[in-house]
Amino acid sequence: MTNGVRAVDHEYGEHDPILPAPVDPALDQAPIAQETRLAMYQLQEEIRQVEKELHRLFLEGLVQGTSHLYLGMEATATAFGTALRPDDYTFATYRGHGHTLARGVPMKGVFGEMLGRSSGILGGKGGSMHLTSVEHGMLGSYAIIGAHLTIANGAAWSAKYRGTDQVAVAFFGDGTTNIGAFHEALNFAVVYDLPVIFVCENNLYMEYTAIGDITAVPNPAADRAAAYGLERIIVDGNDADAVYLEASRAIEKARAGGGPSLIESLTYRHGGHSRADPGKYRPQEEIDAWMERDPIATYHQRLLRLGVDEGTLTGISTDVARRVEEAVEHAKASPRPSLEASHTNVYADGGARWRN
Ligand SMILES: Cc1ncc(C[n+]2csc(CCOP(=O)(O)OP(=O)(O)O)c2C)c(N)n1
Ligand SMILES: [Mg+2]
Repeated sequence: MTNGVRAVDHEYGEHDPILPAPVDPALDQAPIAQETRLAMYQLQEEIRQVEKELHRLFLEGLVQGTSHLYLGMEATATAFGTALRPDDYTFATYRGHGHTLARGVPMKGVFGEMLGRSSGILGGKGGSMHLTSVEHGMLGSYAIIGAHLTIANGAAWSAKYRGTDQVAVAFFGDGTTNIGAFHEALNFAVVYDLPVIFVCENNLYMEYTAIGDITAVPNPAADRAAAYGLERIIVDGNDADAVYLEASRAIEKARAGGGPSLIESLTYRHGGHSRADPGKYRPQEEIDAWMERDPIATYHQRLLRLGVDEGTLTGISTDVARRVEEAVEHAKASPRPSLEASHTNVYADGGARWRN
């Protein structure tokens, strides 16, 4: 693939553009039902439109604090969200709005949370980097790099201990592969044969640093897999079908007692690391090439080739836009959390509700 990450062979801060691989034409024939594909188109549109709207609300001053958008990376969370069962577990990073929506968490609850309203999924007390919904199996968004990989092991271990065939999926970035918790979690998961899937969303950058500048191997996750006796898996993270096939394979393996998988999903963010970052450290040619290989545009073209008419796809986008607007209005009309609410969900009130 042309978009592997190089090891350091240049001055820090400059690098040649890393270009995306072309779409694999064989994926048109992948054994994925048409209704699953339409559902994945819709989910990618939902994530895209919610993220764009959140950006707009931030500029209006209605979303406070920073947040890390998932624009351009929608295919990975979409494909996993579609392949998972409702009782499975997801662990995401601070870039977790898409992963939350992909578990079926309603938009109203997400917008409410992002606007700090009592209608939010955490009553407006968590905000962007903490989106969690236990009832949807969304066991949290984590801002501490790598920490949630070990927690995902715990959830997977619990499923194994209880004899259910649930699986846990932990999403993380390329930069996270250079922190100790990544290696500890992989080793532990293999030793205890846990039903956990580690998904490295390699968007080529950790904050403002090109991953190749600070990593010993070209593919930060896949090239480490052998160290833990795992298969080397790299997938086109800008193609929902490609991710769906690998996700389904890993989930099936984990459910059947086959243990963990490590998947490196190659993708790219449309914007900077967080709201404050214009992303100027990336070569323009690289940005242009990845925008061209945008996951939704890629999927739109596939669906047209497979005989879906343009009107159906426009209808899906229009319906999503209407639901986004309704959810935003709902959030804006919702009250801020009460002062008393600051005393709930802390240890002082028992703090044990999450255990159930
Ligand atoms: C333990 C820890 N160290 C450092 C940071 C600061 N930090 C926040 S985001 C980030 C970059 C992570 O990059 P990557 O894993 O590639 O994820 P991406 O943002 O690209 O999705 C860092 C180093 C942190 N949050 N936690
Ligand atoms: Mg990254």
